[in-house]
Amino acid sequence: MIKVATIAGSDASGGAGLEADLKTFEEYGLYGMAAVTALATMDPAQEWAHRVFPVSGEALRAQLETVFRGVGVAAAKSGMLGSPYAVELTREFIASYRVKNYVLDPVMVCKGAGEALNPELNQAVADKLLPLAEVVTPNLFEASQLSGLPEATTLEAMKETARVIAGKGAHTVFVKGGAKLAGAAKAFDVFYDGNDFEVLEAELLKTNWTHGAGCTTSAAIAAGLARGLSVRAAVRLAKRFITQSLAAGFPLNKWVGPGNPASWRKAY
Ligand code: PXL
Repeated sequence: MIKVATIAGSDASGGAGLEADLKTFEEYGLYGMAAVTALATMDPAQEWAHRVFPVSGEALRAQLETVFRGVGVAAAKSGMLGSPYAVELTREFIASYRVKNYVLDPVMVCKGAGEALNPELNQAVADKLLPLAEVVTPNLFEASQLSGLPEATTLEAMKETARVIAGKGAHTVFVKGGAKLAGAAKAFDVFYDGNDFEVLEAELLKTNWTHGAGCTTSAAIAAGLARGLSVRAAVRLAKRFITQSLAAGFPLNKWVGPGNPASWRKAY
């Protein structure tokens, strides 16, 4: 059995965070593990306002020991970290266990939660984790934060942010969210391997049920790497996986709806 781990927050509503990651790993036929960094909750009495409760450094370290020392992984991803010590512990374990297939999802904001959770934390992610990442998977907002460039409004600008982020140490960069560009006819994303750009595209889905899309995408890339795919192949397959998942999205309530990673099976 191939093992893969996520270092991420729990989304109590089940659509994003480590819940999305574990569902995705399952679809790839892998054994998934999780080190929980924080608990994210959404308040139905407050228009689904998010709260984040970080897990203690002691508890996170103990989980990382379980996963990396106690078992070992073919690949890992990180998502919401939620505290400076979670960034540092992630760096320590990814570096000391020489996890080559490390996917950094630089989660800075949850959909609907508004602004960047914490600019200093984002800087720590850039400084400590980008250089370890085989792939970093920012959306347009996160790519702007990591690159220091304005948020991209064109494909060319997405490429430029990818180039700048690669210059900060990530091996490869996958800038997502081109579906949001004005007048976009397709759901574009940009992959940059340090030399060449590839624009990936899929049909543009008209849906509000996209909760957890970023988590699912980075988990799918980690899963592809764990299965031995090249980064480029893992990214291409992840793009198909998330498109399929979003095509099967559904509402949880009046505020939010996730994709459905299980739609990949097409068995029902
Ligand atoms: O989608 C970003 C995200 C990541 N991780 C956790 C979340 C969310 C958004 O709600 O709750 C745990």
